[in-house]
Amino acid sequence: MKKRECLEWSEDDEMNKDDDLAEFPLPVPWQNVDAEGLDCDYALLFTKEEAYRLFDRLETEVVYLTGHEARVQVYGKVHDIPRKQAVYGEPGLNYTYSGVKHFARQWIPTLEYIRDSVTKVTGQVFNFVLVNRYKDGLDHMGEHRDNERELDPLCPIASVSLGASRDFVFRHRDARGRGRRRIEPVKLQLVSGSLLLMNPPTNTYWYHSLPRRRAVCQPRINLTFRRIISSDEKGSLMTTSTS
Ligand SMILES: O=C(O)CCC(=O)C(=O)O
Repeated sequence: MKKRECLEWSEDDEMNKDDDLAEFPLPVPWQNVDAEGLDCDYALLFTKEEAYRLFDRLETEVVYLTGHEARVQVYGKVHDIPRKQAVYGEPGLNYTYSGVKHFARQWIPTLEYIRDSVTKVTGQVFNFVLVNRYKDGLDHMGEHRDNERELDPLCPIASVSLGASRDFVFRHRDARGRGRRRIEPVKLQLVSGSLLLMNPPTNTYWYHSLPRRRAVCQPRINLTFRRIISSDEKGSLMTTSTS
């Protein structure tokens, strides 16, 4: 039987990796990732130690969805989501994901702290976060775009990762299906403490996924901060644009 290798998530290893970065203030310089219609920025937002602390706090504080809210329907069949999910944000906001409407729980201080840290380095304001917890490399997220109607199309989606490193793959919409074009996927590794900004128009043209990775035995929490346009705001935007 093939041995299942574990990529242990050890604080010592991670801290050694950080030695050469110690002289830089955080976020460690932004790296731009671009391709046709894809525009992302990647940086380390938190030190490894702080990322550990935040991960531990979220482990005790986050309340994950259960029951029908933790299931999806694919081709008429109902499945458990292959990870745990939670949604937090401003009162009254909701977000429809895979056909299921989720109402936001009220912000908790740890999520507010992370949200405000992202705002500090990006200048962007977010009113909602989707939390995904992957218990190990078997938990995953299928290919999709974050292009729901309620998202502000001008605001980047800010993805913060805590815990195990995971591969993250972008695939161009024209590289799927019949008559597909040859466009190379874009592959990243999201490490603990990192921030990935998916800037517009990335989510129009590119699907993204977090594939299964049997070698990963440690848990990971991902937070995607978003700006949702509430129905009130939509009303006033419509009034403005038509008057
Ligand atoms: O866990 C991740 O990095 C992926 C999250 C994601 O794709 C999403 O929230 O839309």
